[in-house]
Amino acid sequence: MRVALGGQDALVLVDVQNDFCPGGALAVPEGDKVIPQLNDYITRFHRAELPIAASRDWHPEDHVSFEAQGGPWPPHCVAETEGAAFHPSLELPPKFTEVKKATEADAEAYSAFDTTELAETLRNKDVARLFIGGLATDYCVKATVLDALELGFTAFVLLDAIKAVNLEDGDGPEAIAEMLQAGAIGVEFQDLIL
Ligand code: VGL
Ligand code: ZN
Repeated sequence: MRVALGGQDALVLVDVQNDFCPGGALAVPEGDKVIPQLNDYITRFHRAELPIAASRDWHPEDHVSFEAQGGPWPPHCVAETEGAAFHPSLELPPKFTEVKKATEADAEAYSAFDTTELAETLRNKDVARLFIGGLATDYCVKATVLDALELGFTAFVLLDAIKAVNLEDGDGPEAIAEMLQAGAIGVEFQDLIL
């Protein structure tokens, strides 16, 4: 499907952090493969002077989602650590909206909108349509896309710039189906017209 970018569009980069890439504490298989694609999207949105937002998973050391607290995950994206840093190959623009999530020890937050200012910030910029990619398809990307729709944004999911954890076989494709079923629109870079 062809999509012409316009003035109410924004790019949302979900959790492109060291710990979710190969070598990281919670590596998503081929997680780093989203980066060259996302860099193309960043260039396109930046050139069109459209807003770009980037979320980071940003946990305290004793976060409820970590195994030691009974959660499902090994420790990852601990605030201020190298693992929580944006992947160095991600070419972030000089100015972007940054949000940190799941910063409270006792609450999980997969969505970039959960307990952040993201929705308000985007609405203040008159944004209506979001182009969402990053990591991981079956957790934070899915939660962010579903929340975006719930909040009244049009949500495009960047099918060539997401990768899944796939704890269970098929989690990735199922998450994509769920997003599309909820009203998200699947796009790839070559679909963008500008
Ligand atoms: C994520 C698992 C745990 C994600 C965050 O960004 O998809 N997954 N925390
Ligand atoms: Zn996390």
